[in-house]
Amino acid sequence: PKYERLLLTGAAGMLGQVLRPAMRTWATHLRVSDIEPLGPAVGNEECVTCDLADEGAVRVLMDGVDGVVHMGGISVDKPWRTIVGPNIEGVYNLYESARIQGTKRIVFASSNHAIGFRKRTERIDADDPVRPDSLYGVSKVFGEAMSRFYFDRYGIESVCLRIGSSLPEPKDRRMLVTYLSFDDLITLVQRSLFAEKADHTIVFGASANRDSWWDNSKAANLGWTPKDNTEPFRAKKEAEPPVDSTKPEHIHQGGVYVTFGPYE
Ligand code: NAI
Ligand code: 15L
Repeated sequence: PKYERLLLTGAAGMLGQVLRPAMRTWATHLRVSDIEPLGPAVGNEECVTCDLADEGAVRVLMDGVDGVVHMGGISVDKPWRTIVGPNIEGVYNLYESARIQGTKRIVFASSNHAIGFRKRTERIDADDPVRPDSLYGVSKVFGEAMSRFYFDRYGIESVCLRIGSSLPEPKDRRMLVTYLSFDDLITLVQRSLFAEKADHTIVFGASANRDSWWDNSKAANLGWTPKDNTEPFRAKKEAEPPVDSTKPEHIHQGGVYVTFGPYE
């Protein structure tokens, strides 16, 4: 597909700021959106402040949009009442607007926390059953289900990115496995938008790290090959004090998320 108008949600967030300059070159118009300030429009950008939980506002936000990179929402575990607006209502508002609008493809920022209660001894692919590790993880499973339904029922293509840990550098030993470099994130999003055929694809977003819990063979249609890896960070991380490997947060792929809550 070629895009006339791409939308980037969550453009004020960490990954939105990484993707925004690259995305300017991928479409005639780039609409960037967040609930937080976006700064001035650059080049071919249009800036739209919008609460994803506001159905009418999302309808307007999606006007004329043929492709979406959906990074917006609550990005860590929180009480349910905080998550439900952006991550549940917001995802419905986005997909329903896409249907009305005729949007062709959506790249949805899912998360490894959709499967975070998997043990680190397991190696899984996109067809293995989900095991959310938190209410946040449950909200990402919801987004994956919404995108699956809108493909099966209406033919709107989606690529769900089960992002590992995308940040400037790995913060702990777990992230030696889950780290996704910003450069690899950009190529993953690019392939997700431009691969000939997306249908409904789930892809694990990690760089070419030495160790992996995730098999991306079911996402071969994307033609994505990560280039970076965590070897440059290994010595420093492995020199840190050892962790108690019998604790739930060290047994499971989702790490400390398996320990969050209850909130009420
Ligand atoms: P972030 O928290 O920096 O960015 C999320 C953005 O969404 C923020 O700018 C926030 O203002 C916006 N947002 C929150 N509620 C909103 C609402 N009601 N309406 C409109 N915008 C709203 O998070 P980050 O790290 O940039 O992540 C981007 C996406 O990727 C998130 O969906 C996150 O769940 C997902 N992800 C990120 C990972 C990472 O390692 N950075 C790992 C796995 C998933
Ligand atoms: C996520 O989903 C979060 O957005 C991010 O803040 C990290 O905690 C990441 O997962 C991770 O699992 O390391």
